[in-house]
Amino acid sequence: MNDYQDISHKIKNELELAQDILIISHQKPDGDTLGSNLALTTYLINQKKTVTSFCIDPLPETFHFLPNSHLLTNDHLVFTKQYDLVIVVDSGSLNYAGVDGLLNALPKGYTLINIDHHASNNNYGDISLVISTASSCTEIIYRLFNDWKINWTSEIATALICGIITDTGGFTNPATNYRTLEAGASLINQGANTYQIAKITLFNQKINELKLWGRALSRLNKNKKYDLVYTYLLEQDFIDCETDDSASEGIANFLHILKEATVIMVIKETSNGLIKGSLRTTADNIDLTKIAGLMGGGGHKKASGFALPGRLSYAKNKLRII
Ligand SMILES: [Mn+2]
Repeated sequence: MNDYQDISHKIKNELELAQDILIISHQKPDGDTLGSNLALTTYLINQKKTVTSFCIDPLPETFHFLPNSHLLTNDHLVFTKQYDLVIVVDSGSLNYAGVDGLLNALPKGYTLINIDHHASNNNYGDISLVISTASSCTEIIYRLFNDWKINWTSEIATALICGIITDTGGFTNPATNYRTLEAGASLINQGANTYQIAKITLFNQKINELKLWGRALSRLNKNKKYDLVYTYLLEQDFIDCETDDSASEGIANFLHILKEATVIMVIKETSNGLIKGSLRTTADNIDLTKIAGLMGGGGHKKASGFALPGRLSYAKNKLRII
């Protein structure tokens, strides 16, 4: 990333020149895309800019504590207005963000900026800042803010550390590096409350969600040939446990505690007829984006996923997609 300084300057210039700015988080928003969006939103409001903060899906209740979270809208009408600048955060593609169609309808004349850490990012946009070694998109935005010597507030620090904590599982996953910890230390110094945010975002499981996890854990299976440990969840499991799709999202990350696997895969049926797979590894010589890519997916080298139409069938110790 030797042109980082150049891109950082370009983004700063664009932000200074723009008045009306649209910031977009990816669909099914997580702490990183929301933290990135609302840190930028809060910073730009402080700079007296007019900011529209958008996500195609509604804000999950967990993230109501984020600064300016009440400004986040999923109203498609925001795409009928004119903006000087559109910034997409934490999204490998516009399709992943869920806004490719909506952006086509937006009045032209805006500059599109793409800030992301997904290795599969296709560098869309007029200005693209993709750092795949960053633990999170918020870590990249921290780096920009730090270089620009912004006026820090505890709100901005809170939004950024939320993304770092959620994307690294509390500073523990393999994407966590010295820059992540530097950012964390500095953000705590600026007033972010790490323990409170970890409690709200990571230690928040409900009983029925853990019952669902129990089903997944009871079906752990090892494929010796690929040194792969996998498990699965059927649509009926979600119905029985009275939970939705989102309840299973932390299982793959949780399975990092497992000693006996190089690759972890959690595969589940969704209510809209898809099979979704989450892949994880801690091995340096495995690029999971290649495996997920074979099935039309993407993500990071050590954490990726895919979605296919189909149903699961488990018989004679074998899991099949039918
Ligand atoms: Mn992220």
